[in-house]
Amino acid sequence: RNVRILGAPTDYGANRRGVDMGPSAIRYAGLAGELESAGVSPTDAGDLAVPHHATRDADAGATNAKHVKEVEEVTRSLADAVSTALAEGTTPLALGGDHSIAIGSLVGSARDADIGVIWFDAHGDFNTPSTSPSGNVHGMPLAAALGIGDFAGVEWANAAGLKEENVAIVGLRSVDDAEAEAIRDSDVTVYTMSDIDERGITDVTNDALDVATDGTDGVHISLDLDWLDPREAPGVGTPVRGGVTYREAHAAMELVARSEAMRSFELVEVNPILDEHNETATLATELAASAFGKRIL
Ligand code: DIR
Ligand code: MN
Ligand code: MN
Ligand code: MN
Repeated sequence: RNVRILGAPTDYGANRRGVDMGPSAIRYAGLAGELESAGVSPTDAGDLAVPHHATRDADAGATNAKHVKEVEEVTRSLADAVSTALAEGTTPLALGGDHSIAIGSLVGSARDADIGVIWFDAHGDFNTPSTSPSGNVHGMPLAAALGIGDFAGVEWANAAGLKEENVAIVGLRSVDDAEAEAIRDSDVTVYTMSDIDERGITDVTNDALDVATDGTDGVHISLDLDWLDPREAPGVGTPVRGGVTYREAHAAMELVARSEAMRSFELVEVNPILDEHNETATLATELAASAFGKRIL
């Protein structure tokens, strides 16, 4: 398959700077070569234009969705780039940037199709401006795309062809109180770290794939690097102990590849300034290769 790399160098949804350097760090770590070793042909479309901090109002806290204007701008351009990539027969691979970019990936991927999503993340990303303790939009993208709470009817943020029934969150271990309530009230399926402990990553991932493929045209894979244990992925803004191992992460990505259901993909939350020797970006490239079908033999 042909893969189109779309850099989204933004940190407007995050609580700290540096994640805007994620696309550079992931490219520098050898993404294109890893994808070629998986047998796919990557084309790099470069980076989307992201409004520069120096040109923006420093007053980000006016609402409880910080920098929401900038997030909207990035969302609109990424959504267009993702849907164009799909229309031209390529698989979009978005590079964050913080996880707010997922709103754009989902809106774009679900513009002309019914999709499912697997959300590999320590967090639920199911907050809304009313429930969020932080006001950071990277804790809200799933709620935004699904039109939960304050996001109901917000045209730029809602993903047309995505239903709660086709959403699976895998690896959850950090969730805010009101966010947990919103998840329970929804029809999304959640696999916590305890589920992975009890049932193993293979069973859990296959179940998540069943949820995401049921009645859909394809699956968006959203991979927040804080899904992994911070020992494997230290270069992330909000590390949480007790994440999946290197091997579990590869096993899950290999099952994604085997399903042949992936329609669009994203790697988010790589923050090279919190990292050592760019190891989190390197890991991201290796996991992408597994998701696109790299085999040992
Ligand atoms: C927290 C952290 N639940 C928030 N979320 C993160 O700010 O809403 N999401 N780190 O990736
Ligand atoms: Mn996330
Ligand atoms: Mn996370
Ligand atoms: Mn995040």
